[in-house]
Amino acid sequence: MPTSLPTQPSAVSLPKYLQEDELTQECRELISSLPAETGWVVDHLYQYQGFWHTSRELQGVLACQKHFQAQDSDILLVTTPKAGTTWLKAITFAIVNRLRYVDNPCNHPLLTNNPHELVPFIELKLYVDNQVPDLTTLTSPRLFATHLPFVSLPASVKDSSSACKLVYLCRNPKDIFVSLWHFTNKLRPEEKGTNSLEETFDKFCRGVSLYGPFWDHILGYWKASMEKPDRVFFLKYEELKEQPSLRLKMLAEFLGCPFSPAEEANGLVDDILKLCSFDNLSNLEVNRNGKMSSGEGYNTFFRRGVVGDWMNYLTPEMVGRLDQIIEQKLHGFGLKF
Ligand code: PAP
Repeated sequence: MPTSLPTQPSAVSLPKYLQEDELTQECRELISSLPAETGWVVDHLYQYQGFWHTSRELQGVLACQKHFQAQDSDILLVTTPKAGTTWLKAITFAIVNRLRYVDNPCNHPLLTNNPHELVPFIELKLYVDNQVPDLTTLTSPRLFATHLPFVSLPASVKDSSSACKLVYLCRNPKDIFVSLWHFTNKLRPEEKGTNSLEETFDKFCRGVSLYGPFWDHILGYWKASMEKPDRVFFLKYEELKEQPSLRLKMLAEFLGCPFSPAEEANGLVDDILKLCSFDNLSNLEVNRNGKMSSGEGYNTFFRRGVVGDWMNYLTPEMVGRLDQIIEQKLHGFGLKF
């Protein structure tokens, strides 16, 4: 049974995964033994299996590790926060469900639903209350998302006998940092004020950010994609921006539903890219004014959607520091940003 943590005020305006006031006994006991740091939005981050989490999110992590049963036809979209999750959810949903809406595009669910509602996060939504959700009504292939590092995935996903597919999207860490800094400032309770760019940058560089260190997150999936390319598809936000049709077709092929020559000739690839474009999604009524059940506006997931916005925020010293970390941590793995 969840119990109340009296030291924390309830934060009803925050998404559930950021609330700190309802935790199971198991989760409370675990966090009391974990390294802690000050969080970007709420008071604490805890390091579990090498990565930083908020307390409530950790509860979701434990629950999905215990209960989530992957099916071979499942597709799991994995990102570090702010790597382009919303975009990947939209694109994958549109690819996988394209036959249903090809004749009636006006009824497409992406026109009236935020992508986060169509592809739920396992640890942040489905299991965050420590419940076991009823997933029996979902049609195959089931689409889920997670920010979990590879090491923390539920055993049924990581299992070598499992055939479920993982799509990993990453992004230049400098853009991730800027995006995350903006996003977390929007979520911070008003009385706490804005986080300074310098302080949060220092935390990011030390690996202390949601699901950080980013380098270990990226490397976990990079190695998995090298070992099992048929199960883990590794993609960069920048590649998707630069060669959208090519990457979309590669993704569809990986997912086992390649575009036919007729579909390509009919412009289906371009239609999906247009439907899922930043301009289109961010201007839809649902994404301009809609809100999550927790009260968080869907518009917080659409800011600029460009490559290289870090140039407008980071000093040359900051760029030097982060570039050096990226270079050092990823050196020898054949991965560059
Ligand atoms: P999450 O990981 O918290 O779920 P995520 O979607 O990765 O969120 O973060 C939002 C980022 O993706 C924003 O980046 P920015 O701050 O650098 O602008 C957002 O603008 C960008 N984004 C959202 N939708 C799209 C899209 N359709 N195309 C490109 N970028 C997008």
